[in-house]
Amino acid sequence: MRIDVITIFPDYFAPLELALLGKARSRGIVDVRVHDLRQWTYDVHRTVDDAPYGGGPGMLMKVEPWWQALTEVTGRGPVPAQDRTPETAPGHVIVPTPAGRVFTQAVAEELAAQPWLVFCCGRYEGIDARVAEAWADQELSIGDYVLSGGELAAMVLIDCIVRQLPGVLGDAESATQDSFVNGLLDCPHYTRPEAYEGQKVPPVLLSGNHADISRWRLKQALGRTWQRRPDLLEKRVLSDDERRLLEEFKQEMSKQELSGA
Ligand code: JB8
Repeated sequence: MRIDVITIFPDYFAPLELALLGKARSRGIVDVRVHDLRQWTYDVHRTVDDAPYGGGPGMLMKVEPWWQALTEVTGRGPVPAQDRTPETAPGHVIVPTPAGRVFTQAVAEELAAQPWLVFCCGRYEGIDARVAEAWADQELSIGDYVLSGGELAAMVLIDCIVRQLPGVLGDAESATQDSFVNGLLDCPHYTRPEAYEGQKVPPVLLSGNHADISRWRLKQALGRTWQRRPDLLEKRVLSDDERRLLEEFKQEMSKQELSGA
């Protein structure tokens, strides 16, 4: 996969060299190129911002540097959304913004199938709307909160998308994402020692009974999802077995409350 990033703060992308992402790059699974938007400014002050039409506080990013940058980085002109084909598409252009469609694991899976992504990172109050209108395939939000710019949002998107690419995760790491992919929160996990500061590892995990361990894990995943993210349970159909396990979880919880635990 090819990824281009356009930003006025290329240094925000230093962590792309590290850990899983760094390894994906050095293995040639992903080719990431970060571009400084100011390369496409031609005045002495290298201006990228201006005041919004209609008034109001703050500044916006000007359209011209973005247009020039996208033309050069993608090697093409803008293509109206209805005319895009795999031949004409100038990469898949993504603009992070709190006003975008909300990014989820399902969106990450869709984007991981694209051969070429281009991220446009805004600052100030955002980018002149004509940039997204002419160039963006999607505007994406990473959640209902506001960052100071699109760079950290782009890093989140890139991390999540790249770890989906074949060959990036080993078997052990692949297994860890099954939990979210199956629509439930992950169960709690423990490693040695068996007891620490009076806190014990749940005995079933030491039993060696793999059927019991699987049932316990599924029960914990269902129970946690019910407690912390009931919205996820509403979206997911439970099997009869899962329904029974969740009922057991609720009963065990109310027993613990009665006993004062
Ligand atoms: C200026 O919160 B965000 C986000 C915030 C932003 C910009 C882009 C994204 C640009 N502020 O995801």
